Amino acid sequence: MDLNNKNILILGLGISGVSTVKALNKLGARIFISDLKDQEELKEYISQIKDMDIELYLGTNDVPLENIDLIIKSPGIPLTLDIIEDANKKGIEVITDLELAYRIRPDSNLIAITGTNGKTTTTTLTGEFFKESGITTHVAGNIGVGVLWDMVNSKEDDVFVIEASSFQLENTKLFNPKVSLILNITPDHLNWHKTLSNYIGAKKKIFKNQDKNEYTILNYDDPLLRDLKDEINSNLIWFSVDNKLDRGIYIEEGYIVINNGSRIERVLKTDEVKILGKHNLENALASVSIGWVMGLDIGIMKRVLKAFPGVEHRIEYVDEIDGIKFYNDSKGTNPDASIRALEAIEAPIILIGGGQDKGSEFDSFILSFKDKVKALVLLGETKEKIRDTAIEHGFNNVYMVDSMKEAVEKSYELGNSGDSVLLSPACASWDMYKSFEIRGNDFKKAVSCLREE
Ligand code: UMA
Repeated sequence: MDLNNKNILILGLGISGVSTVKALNKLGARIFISDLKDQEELKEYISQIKDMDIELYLGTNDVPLENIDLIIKSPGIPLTLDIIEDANKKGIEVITDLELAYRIRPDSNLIAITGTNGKTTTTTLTGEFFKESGITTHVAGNIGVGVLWDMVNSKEDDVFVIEASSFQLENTKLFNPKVSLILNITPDHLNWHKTLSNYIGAKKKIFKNQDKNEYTILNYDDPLLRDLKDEINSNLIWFSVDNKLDRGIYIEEGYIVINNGSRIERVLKTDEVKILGKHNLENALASVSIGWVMGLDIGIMKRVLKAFPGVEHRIEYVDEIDGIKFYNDSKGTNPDASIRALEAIEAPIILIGGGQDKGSEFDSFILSFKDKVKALVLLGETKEKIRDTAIEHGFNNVYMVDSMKEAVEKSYELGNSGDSVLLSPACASWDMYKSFEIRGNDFKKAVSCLREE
């Protein structure tokens, strides 16, 4: 794709914006940038592109579109923005960096991983499989690394393991990875996508353009994904924690096995996998499925699975104070993710929840408490909504707080030796923090203050 001298508007100067600007600068495009934030708020990002010839529109998304050939939209920016509706009317294409990365290098070894939960762990683990195999590997996308800068600097044989969010997939058109994988789909980001069907539609774009030259990997245990069978035009591979399959990756007699339809090969025992919980077994099977279709060595995958410690902010063990264990699951940004964390952690649990309102309902979240959760400490925009749902379902041991520090102190006060304190908010962080990482770090800081006291 020739972008030389094309006028390209980049909407949003965050992580993906900066990576896109750097790539487009290298490719000789004329760059226009617009962001609602001002110079001071964006200084960290502007400093990374300061020597480039760029037209900046800050504090506004209102930019004249007369000469613009293409718009690259940062993933989080809503489709309802005036300028996007305007561009649609004028026939100016609006895409995300993921789509542009594909168009620039359509033959690259792209592996794209999506799903409501488990994306980051599966992407990281899969990346480790390739790195350990001696292959130059780029782990990018929603995991926190803009894909475009890596793409323009890559070599033909490099592998890209991309965490693809529904926001990034929504504005793709030709995107066609060598391997696509969906881990699971449960309601999330409904404030952005408006309906569950739109959200599912965005996720399905990961395999939409694939054919028999490519692979689609799906989780057999997710009924919604099982129903997609007839929509897949590529080589479909299933993985399953709960079911034995005629062909695919599953668990048999305590081993993760690969069944190619005629021969069953054992990878390793499930209890040798270092990351804990059923959801992580699902992530491990997903990664093995990718490794298998890409022809990786089983011995290497086994070695990585035995050593891989998991990712920060995802059911991360923090500390033990007076016999109370503290876990940081700040990446639990929707009810389903937090339900999975509750399944993995030892009871009794004091749960810290609440955050930005994404339009989620919390009934299934509260119902999953069963006898495991003994107290619920709530903060953030959704605290009243979650409290009301808890009380409706007969769970009354709820405490309202205003800060993470207060949440940690309250949890410690309520705890006894043998209890677990789990931060798993079931909500996004954006009401109180810039990211779930900063929220998780704030939790860890509050725990470390508690230890010092
Ligand atoms: N902005 C506007 N106008 C608007 C809204 C936003 O100009 O109407 C500007 C903001 O002021 C800001 C920029 O757009 O400066 C932010 O763009 P962005 O929200 O797309 O954020 P990036 O920093 O580019 O990060 C994005 C992903 N963020 C979102 O999708 C919200 C990152 O995923 C991703 O790691 C990064 O691209 C690189 O690919 C984060 C995330 O929270 C981890 N993702 C969501 C999730 O996992 O639930 C989807």
